[in-house]
Amino acid sequence: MNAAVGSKCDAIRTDWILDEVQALFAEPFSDLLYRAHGIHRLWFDPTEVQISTLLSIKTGACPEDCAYCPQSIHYETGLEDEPLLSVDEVVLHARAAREKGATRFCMGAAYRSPKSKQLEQIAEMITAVSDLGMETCATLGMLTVDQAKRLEQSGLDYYNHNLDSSESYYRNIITTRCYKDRLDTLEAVREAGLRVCCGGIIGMGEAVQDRVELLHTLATLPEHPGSVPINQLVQVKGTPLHGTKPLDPLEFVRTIAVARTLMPRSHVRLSAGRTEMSDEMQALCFFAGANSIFYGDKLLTTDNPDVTRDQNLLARLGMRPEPAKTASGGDSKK
Ligand code: SAM
Ligand code: DTB
Ligand code: SF4
Repeated sequence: MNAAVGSKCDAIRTDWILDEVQALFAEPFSDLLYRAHGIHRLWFDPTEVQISTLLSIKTGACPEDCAYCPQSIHYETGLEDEPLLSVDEVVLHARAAREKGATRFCMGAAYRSPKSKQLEQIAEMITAVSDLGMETCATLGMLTVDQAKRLEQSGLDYYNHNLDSSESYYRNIITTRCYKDRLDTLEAVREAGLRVCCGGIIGMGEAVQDRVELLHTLATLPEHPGSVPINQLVQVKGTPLHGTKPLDPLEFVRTIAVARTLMPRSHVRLSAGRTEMSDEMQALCFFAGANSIFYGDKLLTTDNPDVTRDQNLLARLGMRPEPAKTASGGDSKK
């Protein structure tokens, strides 16, 4: 593949072939980063970073067996379960996140899929957070089209549902639902007119070819996800993936650069795992095309860098929060 960045007139491609993605992963590091950074500059201001804050609105006791997850009922991780929070509790957290500079608030629940009563309570939360002037995102497990439509009506902007891994590696990670279930939920979310937030986890012991296949699947969905979270595995004691050989940090940066190259207009989020990353590694990820982070001292149940460390890092890099999108701006809903 040649190193040209192209222009904004070039079509956004959803017809990538596996060989092209493989070739990107095999490029010399500098060639790959040079092109990814050029593409990034074509579509985004490289000094801006989109800021989301996460809140676990229902914690633990999840029936699924995702091998990375501290919230699965199948593993002893010492996590304390918590029932669904009240609307008032969620609004308090959202207000605090807004005051610290977050523009998007992402509500996560440890469900396989939500039941109707739970969905109604969550719809109320979404309306209340949206009324604060924040973008809203939810991640609640599998959804039907009707459930996705209900969330859209309540004011939801984004739905997060990750593919997590390549289709072939998936069976090593989760047995309680299949890859097709994930793709079906993404289709339901698109059909309801919600924006898609979809990515995966790197560092679960997968091969380079699995990362190739994961990014290929993401970049050949009918539309690129508006947000693409690239998580580095957070190793939690008690989960089957605890003790996995840590990934070479440069391989993680490479994955960000390939995601940016394949999906030029998407926000690529440097997601879980930043606590274990050096400032220098994060700076390289931003250079490679990452332009979104989770901000706040906690992800869902595990630690995230504290706000002061992030503020310092962004200041040292001359970066600032991306302004909140208006209804007519950015990657708006269809
Ligand atoms: N239960 C819902 C689901 O699985 O779709 C929503 C919440 S779940 C925690 C959301 C995502 O968080 C997962 O799909 C996975 O990508 C990510 N995640 C969970 N535990 C993680 C870990 N230990 N390290 C990195 N990412 C993790
Ligand atoms: C995503 O891709 N990463 C976030 C969010 N979407 C929901 C979750 C990361 C969770 C890390 C482990 C934890 O804190 O429980
Ligand atoms: Fe449950 Fe989601 Fe964790 Fe899987 S990732 S165990 S579905 S909370």
